[in-house]
Amino acid sequence: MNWEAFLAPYVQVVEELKVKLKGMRAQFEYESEHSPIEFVTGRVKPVPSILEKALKKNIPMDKIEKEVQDIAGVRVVCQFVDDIYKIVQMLESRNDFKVVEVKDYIQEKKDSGYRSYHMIIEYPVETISGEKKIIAEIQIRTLAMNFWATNEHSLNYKYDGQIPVHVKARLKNAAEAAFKLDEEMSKIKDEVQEAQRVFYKNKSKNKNK
Ligand code: 0O2
Repeated sequence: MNWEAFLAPYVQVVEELKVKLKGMRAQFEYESEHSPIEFVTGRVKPVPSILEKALKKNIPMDKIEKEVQDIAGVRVVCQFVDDIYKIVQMLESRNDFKVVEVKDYIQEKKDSGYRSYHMIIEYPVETISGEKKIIAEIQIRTLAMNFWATNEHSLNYKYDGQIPVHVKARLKNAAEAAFKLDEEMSKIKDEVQEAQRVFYKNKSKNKNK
């Protein structure tokens, strides 16, 4: 398998999606509106992780392209839970890619305590031999969900997927605390957003001076 050639369109998809999502964020800022997007990251899954996932899920090499759906992955991090659904709506109405599946791990959290909204998309990318449709995953989550998931991911790595029971229990508590934080912040969302609108307005006024 020539991995470099195989992954090239995935690299392009991640870069294009990052530009587009960051563009949305900038547009909200120009219009002095609260941006539902706090930040955007993206990565192409490293080859050993692709192979590990394929092995774990019994996916043969010729089905990797179709069945390992997060080879191209971008993450949109928001301030509030409502922002997640606003982004979902905006992404669903776009014409430059097709949403093929959604997984709402916010309404139905995973056993680990993981919460996030996943969107599997089919993204047409132009290659030198024509258009190629690439499957990519967009994860949309709040800052609090991201904090939890990043820490849990590190612990999974440290313990090679076998997090000790007492640490797992703490993580579950932490996941609930993070969710509570999101709920509490949602209650003062209007005040926070108003403050941010004033901040952006002043920032752009000073820039134009
Ligand atoms: P990485 O290192 O982020 O690439 P599954 O069979 O449930 O593991 P599936 O069916 O491919 O995964 O899809 P799913 O559930 O949408 O999960 C894909 C990605 O979501 C994971 O990729 C993680 O990024 C994230 N994720 C899902 N569950 C958890 C969780 O319990 N904790 C954390 N921290 N992240 C999670 P990878 O390949 O696992 O990891």
